[in-house]
Amino acid sequence: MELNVMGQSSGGGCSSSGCGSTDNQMSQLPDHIREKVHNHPCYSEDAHHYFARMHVAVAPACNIQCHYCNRKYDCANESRPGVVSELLTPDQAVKKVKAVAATIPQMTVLGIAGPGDPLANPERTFSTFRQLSEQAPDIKLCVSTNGLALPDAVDELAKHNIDHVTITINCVDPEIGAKIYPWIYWNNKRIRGKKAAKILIEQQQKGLEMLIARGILVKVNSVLIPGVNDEHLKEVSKVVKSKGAFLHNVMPLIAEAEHGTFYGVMGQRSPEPEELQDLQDACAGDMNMMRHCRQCRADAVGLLGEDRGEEFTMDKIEMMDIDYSAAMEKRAVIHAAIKEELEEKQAKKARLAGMSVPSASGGVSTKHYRAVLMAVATSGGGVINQHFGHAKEFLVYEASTNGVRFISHRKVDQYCVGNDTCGEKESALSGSIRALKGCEAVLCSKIGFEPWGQLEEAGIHPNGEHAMEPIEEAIMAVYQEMIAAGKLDEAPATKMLG
Ligand code: CLF
Ligand code: SF4
Repeated sequence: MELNVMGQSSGGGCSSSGCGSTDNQMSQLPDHIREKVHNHPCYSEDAHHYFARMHVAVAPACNIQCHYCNRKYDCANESRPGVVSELLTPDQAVKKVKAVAATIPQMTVLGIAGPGDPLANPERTFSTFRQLSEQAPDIKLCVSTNGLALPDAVDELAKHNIDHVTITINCVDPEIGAKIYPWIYWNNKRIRGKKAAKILIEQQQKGLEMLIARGILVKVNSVLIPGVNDEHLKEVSKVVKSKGAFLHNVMPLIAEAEHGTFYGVMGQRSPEPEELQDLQDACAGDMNMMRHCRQCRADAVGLLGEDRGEEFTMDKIEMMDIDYSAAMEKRAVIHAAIKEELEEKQAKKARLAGMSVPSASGGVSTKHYRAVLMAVATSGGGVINQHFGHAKEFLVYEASTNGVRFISHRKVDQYCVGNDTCGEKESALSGSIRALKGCEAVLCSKIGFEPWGQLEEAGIHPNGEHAMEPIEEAIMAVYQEMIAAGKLDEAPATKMLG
């Protein structure tokens, strides 16, 4: 069995916060693993500020039914509901990938994640991978699956140098599985209930073990379904960690009646952000958690959280003249520069983790203070570089005497694009204030007078003083200012978060 890198590193450093492969963990990883994750935006939280991914929608069919999925919509394993704009043939997909890679050199990973299950469409999926591994060898290949057909596909995945596989595992107990999956299609038959769930679980576990045995990094995605598998996911985390999975990504169920899914129509609720965070924290004791997932569409393009798909429709791509050899040279130079910047930032973060908070008398404090949540507006690069009113999402971090850790992202409507006369601005601002619930400060490059006042009234302190500074450093600086100003109560160590 391959070295369980997460198990190895979970005892110390940033891993105690359980927030994905971050700076300290990265430095503890063996070189060959670090090489695999350093520029993968999903497998490394740090990398997601710099590197982009893209998905090609080549896989329409699925071999199971999940209660949170409607076939008209993207696969909920890896994407938020929303129709795929264009279903592509493998040849079209290859063209599109090369066009995107030449235009967005930061795009390092190509994933196939739907709109159905990639391994239920093996010819289309593997034809795409085969062509790309030959024609664009500088792009990492990634796939996401429900796992039913995985054991039969492992050899083929290994053959194409696919180093990253995501399996969506929502349960390891068929009783619970029967409440999530009404049926599977197996050996040319539709099988229902507990029997179906048992087969699916066995295939997922077998596939996981086979991938680990071949040294392929496995991320496990789980959809948190309140009242169905919420408590059970801690067990799932334990099981997949014990088998050597690299990362666990617990994602919130998206269930809206208008999506026409079983859960949506039946009124199954989605989890609150606090429930998600509590479960992620509970699982983090056993396993490293991904917290920066954006539940992307099956045809997403760009940094996580942004979607540039509109720039790369097939009609536009047909007009492009791509010299991929030249593009690869340019990409290599840019990747090397980003790598250097990222390593510098990680070294700084590591120093920051050892930073002490000041005491009232100016010396070093041995006291513990309560943790504080702060939101950040960023458009990438790991720095505070976005105007409050331009943000479509805020990243939420927790500062404590243990350091700074990433918690989650919160989506908002852009305040600055709203129409004043229709009250859109006002409603976007109140939406942002609601989304930032629990945060005590919001750090951005600039902010207008109007939102400033309303945020302050809501107890969220706006701060534009750290524009262009690295996120973690700026947050620690604000936290230290809060302590120095006597704004934080001392907390018993046992009550500390983080
Ligand atoms: Fe795509 Fe998934 Fe590969 Fe990433 S996404 S196939 S591992 S390249 Fe990433 Fe998107 Fe979350 Fe998926 S943010 S939904 S975890
Ligand atoms: Fe839908 Fe994906 Fe589940 Fe298939 S595996 S039913 S496409 S969510």
